[in-house]
Amino acid sequence: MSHELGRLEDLPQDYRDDLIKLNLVPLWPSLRAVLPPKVPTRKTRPTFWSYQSLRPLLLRAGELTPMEKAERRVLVLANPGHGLEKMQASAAMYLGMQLLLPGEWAPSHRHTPNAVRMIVEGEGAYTTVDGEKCPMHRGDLILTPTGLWHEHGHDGTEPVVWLDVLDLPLVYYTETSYAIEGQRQPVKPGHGEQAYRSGGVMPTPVFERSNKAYPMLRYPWVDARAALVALAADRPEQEAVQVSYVNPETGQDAQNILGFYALMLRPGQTLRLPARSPAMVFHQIEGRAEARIEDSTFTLNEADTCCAPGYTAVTLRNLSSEQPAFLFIADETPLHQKLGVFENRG
Ligand code: 1HN
Repeated sequence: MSHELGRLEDLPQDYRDDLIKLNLVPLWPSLRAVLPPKVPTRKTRPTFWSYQSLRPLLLRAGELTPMEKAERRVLVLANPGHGLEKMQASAAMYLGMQLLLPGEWAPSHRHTPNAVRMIVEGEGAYTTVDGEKCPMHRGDLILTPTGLWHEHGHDGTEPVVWLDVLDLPLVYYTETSYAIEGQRQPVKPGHGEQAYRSGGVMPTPVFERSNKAYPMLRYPWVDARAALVALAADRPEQEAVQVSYVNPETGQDAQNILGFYALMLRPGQTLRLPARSPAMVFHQIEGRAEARIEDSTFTLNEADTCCAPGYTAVTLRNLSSEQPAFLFIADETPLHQKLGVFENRG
């Protein structure tokens, strides 16, 4: 069925000129490009970002560009397959390393793209999301869902760095990306991470469940890590030791577009992740691992980040035979499921 179709050059020039004048385009010369056989065309390339290499450049940005001139001081982890200027890690994911120096403040705003922060280094910074003050510690995941006010502050003494993951490329593509500037937020009492501290029980004052779309904004690493360690001990026969970051009220994905997970590789373990349609991002929280993605093999030291295109199996290997390795994963699964295009090809 996949026989050759007519080319643009096969058409007489006067006919092509007439089409252009009327904003018309013949489909058949481009049909195979937009509907390739069996496997989609992916601009997303396996790409690796070394934290050790980017860190001095990020700290230099701290000297070169004051907060007033940056608002958010970020070096974007851009996938060359998309073109660096597009600031995309994959079709739907944006990644950036953000630096906040002691005493600095990143002003309050809210916007349509969803963001999360994965804290990479430093103590003393916090982000206030919808009035909830969320302290930042290594490995914590903090949500900034669509439409919620957020600002960052830093009362500590050392630089703080975190990885931002946003669905900005998708929201921008759909022509729905915008922001509103705001005032400093008053801090309200109460922390979702305390209310939902224990799996299986949740707060129901006078039998009422929370009606918040995002009841939990901060997922402390100590809790996610403890859950992984307990899972590994409880299920020695289970190959993948993995947890998902979910909305504790609904059990659904924590955010609408991107999915977030933490994975533990046992000492010496090799784990093959199936070829699924969503692109994936890996960030090393603890230990050392190797990621094999198509023809690339990346060594992930602590705080390193890499990405894999969709429809691609990824093999992860813990490079230590003594210590577990812990990775944070972000992917496009909720988006693919909502669009009805999600596939797991094994
Ligand atoms: C944003 O709001 C933050 O609030 C970081 O820290 C990175 C990249 C694009 C658009 C908005 C932040 C962002 C962003």
